[in-house]
Amino acid sequence: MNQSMSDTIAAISTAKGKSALSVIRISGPKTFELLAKIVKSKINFEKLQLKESKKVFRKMYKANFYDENRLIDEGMICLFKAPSSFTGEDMAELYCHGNDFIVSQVLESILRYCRLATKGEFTLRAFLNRKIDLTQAEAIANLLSAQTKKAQKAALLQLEGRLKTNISSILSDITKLRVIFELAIDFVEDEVPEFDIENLLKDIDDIILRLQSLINTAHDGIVVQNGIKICLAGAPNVGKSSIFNAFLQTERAIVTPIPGTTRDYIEEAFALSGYLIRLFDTAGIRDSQDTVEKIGIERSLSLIQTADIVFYVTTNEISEDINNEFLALLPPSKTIKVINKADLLTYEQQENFVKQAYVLCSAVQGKEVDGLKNLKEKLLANFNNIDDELENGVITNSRQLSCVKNCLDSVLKAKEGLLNENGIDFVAFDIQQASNALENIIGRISNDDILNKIFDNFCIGK
Ligand SMILES: Nc1nc2c(ncn2[C@@H]2O[C@H](COP(=O)(O)OP(=O)(O)OP(=O)(O)O)[C@@H](O)[C@H]2O)c(=O)[nH]1
Ligand SMILES: [Mg+2]
Repeated sequence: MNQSMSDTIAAISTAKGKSALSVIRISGPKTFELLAKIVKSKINFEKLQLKESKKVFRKMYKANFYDENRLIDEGMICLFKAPSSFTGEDMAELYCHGNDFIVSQVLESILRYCRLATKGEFTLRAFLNRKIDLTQAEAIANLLSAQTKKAQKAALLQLEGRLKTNISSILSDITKLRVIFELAIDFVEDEVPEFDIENLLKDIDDIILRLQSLINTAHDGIVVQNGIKICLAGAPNVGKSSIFNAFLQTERAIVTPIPGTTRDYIEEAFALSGYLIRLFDTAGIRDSQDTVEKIGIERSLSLIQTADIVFYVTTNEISEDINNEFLALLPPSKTIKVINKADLLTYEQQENFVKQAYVLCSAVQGKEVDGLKNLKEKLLANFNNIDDELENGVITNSRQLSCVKNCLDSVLKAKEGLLNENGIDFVAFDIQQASNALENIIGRISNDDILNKIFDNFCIGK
């Protein structure tokens, strides 16, 4: 952000290495003037500056790229006229042969007349020129890193502006209140207009509900983006590592009949029904004097705290008392009770466990039977509503979440102030704070620190 935003910038936008094509992007006021110096094509770039012929824009042209008078490559070019471009400025994309040696020469030749873009600078300019808001800029970063269909869908819907629309609509209701209270401040004390308190409270409650439901969906939105962190926990030898391997369909973790086989935790990621799952196998928890095992158990306990979901794994051999002791340690809202080695149980025993809300599981049953079927279904049932939530626009990162929470805090304060007749100035101040918090999400108010943080996650050329 130290560099000037009025400079013309250029960068290679495709990955390094041998490929069919590489793309160089240029953006800024001197784009066409610069192209006149390094490109030979049927387009007359010099004339473009004067005569803004629409005909040449957003079309592909054959072009030869030169450094001074030396031909470097033969490729194609596409031009965009401000404001109808990604950045909102004059822009060009140059398509070269995908050879780093050649592309870097074309870039070098361009950089005689402009500077190299910083990380994410094209997207930052799109934001500063109001082509996209901050949630859409974040969606582009999410799309670039999406590994699963759900993450891709969430990013595309956010890019389309679902979250922005959701936020803007709450913001417009807050603005209506803001106008009422701020106008009232301008009146002299004995002339303050009568408020319809009941109606105002109703409007405030409605905003509170909408903010709360946005906060409630945040967990799902963040999970879709970062993956669902699942921790396998339980006593030694119940088959945690076997379940871990069965999910991955490979013998990744060591499995033996000796209790205490797993010492340190292991993490592996895989996709399940379009979700990214980050599965952790942990050391079985028991009273142990072994120094190494003790450290492993401490790690298991701390992973349980940070997991989105805990699979509490047990078997018929473990007593009810021990199960209850374990379950008392685990957060009930995120714990799924799993009875493993179901293949060794009678039908009656299975029924009995199902009645106690255990999910039947067998890590050793083959693919045909799929011993994990029930467990997968139970897990995915937690995310049944995600598709609808994504359509409505959900929060997908902690920055957005903290802004919505700040907004809710201020609206709650305003409501309290109104009920306690604290004075219009105070209520107006809280409503203004609430409005600021939401404006932060979409970037109507932003500071350099936040922008640096967001755009630093991009690569150069994006
Ligand atoms: N019959 C049957 N045996 C199983 C099943 N799952 C695991 N086992 C056996 O149970 C034993 C212990 O399995 P592990 O996966 O190592 O158990 P663990 O919970 O990871 O044990 P620790 O790492 O010691 O905490 C092994 O001999 C497995 O083959 C199952 O579903 N059915
Ligand atoms: Mg193990």
